Amino acid sequence: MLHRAYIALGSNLQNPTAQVSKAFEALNTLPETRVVRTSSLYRTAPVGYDNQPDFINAAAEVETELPALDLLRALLALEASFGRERPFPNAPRVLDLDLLLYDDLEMQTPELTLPHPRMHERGFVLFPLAEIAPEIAIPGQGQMATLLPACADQGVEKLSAA
Ligand code: PH2
Ligand code: MG
Ligand code: MG
Repeated sequence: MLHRAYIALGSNLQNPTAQVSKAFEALNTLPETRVVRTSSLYRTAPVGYDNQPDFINAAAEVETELPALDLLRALLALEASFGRERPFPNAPRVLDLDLLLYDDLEMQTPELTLPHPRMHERGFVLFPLAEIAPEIAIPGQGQMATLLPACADQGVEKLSAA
């Protein structure tokens, strides 16, 4: 069965713009997965741990035959292949790939929570996502158009089209 998933991309190390652009292409090489839309790139102020460089963030829509957990594990493997290290929570990174939404699935397990638990309050996730899925609803949180205004002052700047 074909599933629709949304992925958040983020980088703030080692030429973040190039990392995110390369990651769009790499997503298309995942098994049984096809990228159908990609957002522009956004320059965003760090959230959670301030003492680090600005991020480049973006979002992608994929169609996939992979079950949600397999997709998550493929994303983590891709991060690792880009040289991702995890010294502490919210540390600067070469590439972060977060599974935001998978169909309208809601689940909470130690390995995977869907929708992504903090996505609805993060401008660096919502602005890129709104560009490719303006009408989307986040299960349990509401419509994009309702959530977006609260994120207006988070320091998210759209760069020229990717
Ligand atoms: N990711 C985080 C924590 N803070 N801030 C920005 N601007 N962009 C991110 O991708 C980001 C963050 C945890 O993954
Ligand atoms: Mg993240
Ligand atoms: Mg992550």
